[in-house]
Amino acid sequence: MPADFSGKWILETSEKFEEYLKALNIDFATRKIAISLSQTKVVTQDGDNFDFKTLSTFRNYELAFTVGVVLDEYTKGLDNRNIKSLVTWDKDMLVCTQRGEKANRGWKHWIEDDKLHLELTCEDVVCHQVFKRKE
Ligand code: VL7
Repeated sequence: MPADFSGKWILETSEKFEEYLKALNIDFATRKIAISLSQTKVVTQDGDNFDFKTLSTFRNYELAFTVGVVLDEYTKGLDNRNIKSLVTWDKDMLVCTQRGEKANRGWKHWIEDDKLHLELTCEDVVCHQVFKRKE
């Protein structure tokens, strides 16, 4: 059985999120709003087909992808860049590489003790977020 990411998850802890935003050249004012937000991830999973919604009172972001298929992603409302994203499995971990202007960019998702973990990487910055299940 592959890992099951589906469900509604609420941000519980966030490390180096502002540093990550800085690496993406997000301006000061937007960073201050972004780091204060409660984020919710709504994930639906059907085999290798995923839909990730990142929701907040400020902005929302949605990404639908199939594992193993390169996708043109536009990070609308985030840093507004065009990237080529590819998500693959590494054991039970989802690993996304985001090729574009920013070096060493990507994210990883995994589940540990019924918590959803997310590592966001840009250049030399690694942000670690942990989400707990909502209801
Ligand atoms: C990760 C990080 C923030 C600019 C607004 C902040 C609004 C709520 O890539 C992401 O998720 C992946 C993995 O789960 C799936 O798409 C989004 C959160 C945003 C970049 C850049 C700050 C402006 C935060 C949308």
